[in-house]
Amino acid sequence: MNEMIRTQAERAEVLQGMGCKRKRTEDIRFTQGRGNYVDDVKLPGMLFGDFVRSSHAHARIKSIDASKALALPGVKAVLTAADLKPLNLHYMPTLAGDVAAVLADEKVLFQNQEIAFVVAEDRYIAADAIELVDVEYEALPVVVDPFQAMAPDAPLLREDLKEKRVGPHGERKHYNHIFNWQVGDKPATDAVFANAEVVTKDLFTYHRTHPSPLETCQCVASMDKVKGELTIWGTFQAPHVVRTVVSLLSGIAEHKIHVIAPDIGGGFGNKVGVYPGYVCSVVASIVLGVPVKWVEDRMENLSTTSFARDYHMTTELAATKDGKILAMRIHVLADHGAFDACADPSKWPAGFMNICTGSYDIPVAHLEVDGVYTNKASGGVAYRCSFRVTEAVYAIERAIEVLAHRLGMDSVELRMKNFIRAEQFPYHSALGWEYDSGNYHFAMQKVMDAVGYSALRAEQKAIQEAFSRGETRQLMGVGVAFFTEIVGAGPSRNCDILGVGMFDSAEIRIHPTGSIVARMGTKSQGQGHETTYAQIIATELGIPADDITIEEGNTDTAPYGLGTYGSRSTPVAGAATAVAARKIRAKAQMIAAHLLEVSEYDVEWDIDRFRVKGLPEKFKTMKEIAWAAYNNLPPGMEPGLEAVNYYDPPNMTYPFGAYVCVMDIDVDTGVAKTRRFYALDDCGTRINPMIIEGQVHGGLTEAFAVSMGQEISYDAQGNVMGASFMDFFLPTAVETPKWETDFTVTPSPHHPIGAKGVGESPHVGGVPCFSNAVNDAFAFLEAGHIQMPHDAWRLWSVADRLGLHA
Ligand code: PCD
Repeated sequence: MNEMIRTQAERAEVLQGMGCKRKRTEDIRFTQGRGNYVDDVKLPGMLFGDFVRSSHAHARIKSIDASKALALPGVKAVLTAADLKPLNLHYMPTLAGDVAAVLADEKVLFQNQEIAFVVAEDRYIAADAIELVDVEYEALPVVVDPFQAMAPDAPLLREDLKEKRVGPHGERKHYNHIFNWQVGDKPATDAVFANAEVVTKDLFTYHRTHPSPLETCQCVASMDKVKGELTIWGTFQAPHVVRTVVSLLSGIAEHKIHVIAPDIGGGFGNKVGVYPGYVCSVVASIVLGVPVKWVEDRMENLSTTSFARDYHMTTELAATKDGKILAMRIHVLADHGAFDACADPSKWPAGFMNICTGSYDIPVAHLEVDGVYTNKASGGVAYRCSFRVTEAVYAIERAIEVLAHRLGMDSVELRMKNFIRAEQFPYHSALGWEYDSGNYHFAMQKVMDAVGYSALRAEQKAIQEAFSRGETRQLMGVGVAFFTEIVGAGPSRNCDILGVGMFDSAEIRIHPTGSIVARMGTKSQGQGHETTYAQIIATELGIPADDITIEEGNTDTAPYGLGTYGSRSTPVAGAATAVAARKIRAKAQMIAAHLLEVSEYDVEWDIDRFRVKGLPEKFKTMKEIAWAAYNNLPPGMEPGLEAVNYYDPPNMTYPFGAYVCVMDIDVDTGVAKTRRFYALDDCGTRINPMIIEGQVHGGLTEAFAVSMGQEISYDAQGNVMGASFMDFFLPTAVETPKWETDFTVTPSPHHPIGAKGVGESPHVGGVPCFSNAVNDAFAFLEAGHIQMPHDAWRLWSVADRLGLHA
């Protein structure tokens, strides 16, 4: 069509830029079985590694005899801590400043801990061989209850740290203590509590769970001894960081290491850390001179790599009789397992738990967190959560409900009374954050109207009365949750990983014909980055998204970035993308002026072109400008059209949302049915509404899983329960409720396109919403706080405890 006669709207539509429900380009290969995952990497001569794992939760290793395994045809090597010690690789540093055993050195500290790495010609031989390795143990007493970890006579877990009185985050109170972290004004908070009219105090336990992506953790390590180069394909959410860590650990120069994260089948935080499987595969490839593949099985994934939560939060609120919250006080006992391998920015031992004042204007607060060691797997990853924000939101949203019940007040009214008001933004919280923007009252009201809140409460009252008269065995719960997330780590002044500031990057290159290749330091695991980054560039540069290829995950080609977790890709790399595009546009403006023979101040941007001000028929499209960048430039200008930006955000972004869940619970079976779930999310400027909806569906489904059944628990001997999908609840379409979604748009004032993250929000808001629904159903029976997960037998037990089965 003639370039001149198309309307602006028509030209904008062709671009498929921001705000458009563009279909996911990556799905073309995913839906046709053409994805390229780590397990698709098959190299000549490749060997397979597998672990001998501890059957004990705590034991001394008296001996390891690998002779029978080594005699099995096809077995090439068996590595133990003794082999790694001379290389100083039997322990590796963790992101939290601790060390973690790569292969158990003299002692095992949790069930299924890695003891030896068997390398064989194929997976089956390796699996047979691990059965032939004889490990002799001397069992030691086990600590599974974090409340027992610091008892005076508790068994000593970390013998390697016995003499260390001071850890990376200060003094240790006990040999099983990791750190004590305090934020806020304790004297001022205590003073308010001492005089408050109403005080609530509850222990809210956020149980241990696991991200359980469908694709487990895996890698292929290939050392080319001739070139002295190491290539690692792996399920890495942060490939650049992996390269830096491998270089620091191995002494191999960083430019001789190639880290490639190909397609990833879900991450959810599980693929942030560095695991023994990666280290052992690299060592084995260096020793044997051939590629070595390691692929976790499901039980290994669930029981050894990266658990989440395990926070025991004693939460107090002080308020007036009419519901004005005056202060908050929380003590958290954090169970970190055998090693402190939490994936948090270095300076934050409990992540962003200090966002726990939530969406409310609470004048003073104090938070104290004690981390302890137990005989459990290590990890503490942000499973669909920005570094402990889901724990924080759970604590405040349960506390609000408890306080409302105590005051005999509706919990929405209590929220409305205490919300941070729109005019208070940017808002400084008592625990040190600056919330960028929000409009909480409006969002909450929109949801109340949409679900017909007062009618729901009236119905609930009628059901409660019928229940009391014995006319029904169903209880009805109305769960409300309002959350504020904190995503986009982060300003490098307070966020780093192993000393590398948490910026992110984008590099955009326009080819002569006007098509684009762009690369980012982040790494999609299913979020749809190939689709959405292209939409940002399309809008900023006026080139159709279909003409833009997005690449991530190859450290040789992509600029350095800190990766994808904590919903940081949009807030950080998304900003870098917009800024890099704007650099290109500034150069394009000069080229356009040159082509149009006017001053650069006389041209203006118009969707996909620069036009002469006042003369819209005189213009040059971006495609024409791209061509000129390679052959007809203003005198003295360097050819080409490309730019790179490393973006260090001035602040985090604070998405928020209001959720309501309507649930029916059968007291005789304990079965809970979600009748309705309504989720309103505000993530600022929306890049792709369809992808956002998908993110919300996924996050809510995981919230449903975690709150209603998913759990990694341990018996008294430290045997891990729930290490397979027989016991670990992973909802399918059959169990999953239907989601209703909604939104408001409150742009971030400091982000170049006003966008905030969204990937984790639904999980963060969803868990308290489900739990509040369950608790709300039982509240009129004075049940007290009911701990998660809310599976049928536990809900049946609550009914039983309340005497409802008599
Ligand atoms: N968006 C839009 N707009 C806005 C925002 C956003 O559109 N405003 C979109 C984007 O573009 C993308 C998505 O959405 O695509 C997301 O984003 P974000 O929020 O930024 O985020 P990212 O960073 O990208 O991502 C991350 C997240 C996380 S964190 C998680 S867990 C999860 C989520 O993401 N994971 C996952 N989601 C998902 N999905 C899938 N499919 N898969 C996965 O794996 Mo962590 O920390 O790691 O725990």
